[in-house]
Amino acid sequence: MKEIFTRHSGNPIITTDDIPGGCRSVFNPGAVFFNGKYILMMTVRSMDNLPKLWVATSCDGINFKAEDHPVDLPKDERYSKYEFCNYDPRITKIDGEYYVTYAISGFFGCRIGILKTADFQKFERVSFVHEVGNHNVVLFPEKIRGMYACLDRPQHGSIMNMWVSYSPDLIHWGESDAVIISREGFWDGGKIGAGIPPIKTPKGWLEIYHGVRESGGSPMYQLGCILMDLEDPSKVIARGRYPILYPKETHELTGFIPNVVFTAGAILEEKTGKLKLYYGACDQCICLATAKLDDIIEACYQE
Ligand code: BMA
Repeated sequence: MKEIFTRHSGNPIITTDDIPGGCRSVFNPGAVFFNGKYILMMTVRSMDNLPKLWVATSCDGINFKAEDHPVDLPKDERYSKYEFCNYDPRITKIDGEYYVTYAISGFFGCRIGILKTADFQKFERVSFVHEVGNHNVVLFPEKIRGMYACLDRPQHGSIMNMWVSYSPDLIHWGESDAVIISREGFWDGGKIGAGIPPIKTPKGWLEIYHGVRESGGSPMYQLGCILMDLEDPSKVIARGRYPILYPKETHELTGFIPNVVFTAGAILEEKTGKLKLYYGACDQCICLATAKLDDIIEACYQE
């Protein structure tokens, strides 16, 4: 299959050298175009090994300047026991407001927090999604059948697939339904999870997700694409057979965790119809690759 993504020649675009004060690694950012600027919310693993959320800003989507401190998460007595490792932020604009879903691991296991922000400086707590045992949660950019909707990834033992859930208020979630399951023997034959916020297209909701399979005794993370029905995302319209991005460059093959390309954010350039995909490589650094939206849609139909 012809490669549809063009990697930026200056990859990685963000490394540990770009984080004031230094860090162990910087990876898996959410992305949004806000007030004429490209914003990334990154995962920064500090020297003590704990990942934190960290904002960086750019005028061109390539050269980013990181803030000089991590995101100051809202302090809330009731929830502080969960705040330990914070990572994989995903940003979704809904009705003109910006929401961030992110993973929180601690003594209780992994669960997902939702934040809201008006400026990417101050963040307020909205809620937590589900109980522990859920991961890779990303909000749809608009309500579906009158409800907020998210893709999520409940874990039942070793079974980890992509689901959709609904909420009237972003607090109470339910009506969950499976969307896609892992394909035995394929590149996405192990666990799978949502990546970027779904993009509305005339063909359906486009989602770029990650799939994992064992490779030489350790997991390999690759990216693929699906189209979901606009009214009922549990109905999959098309699912590409091949990964659309897989570890290939040296920094995608070796790093903090080898053989990982993992995305949590992308920005669609409306004028050119091109998608800027931001992705973490090996939980170590941040890269950029670009593809035509139409080519990604076409890749969904390759069987
Ligand atoms: C997943 C997440 C990501 C990470 C990936 C590969 O479970 O925790 O943050 O990039 O593993 O290590």
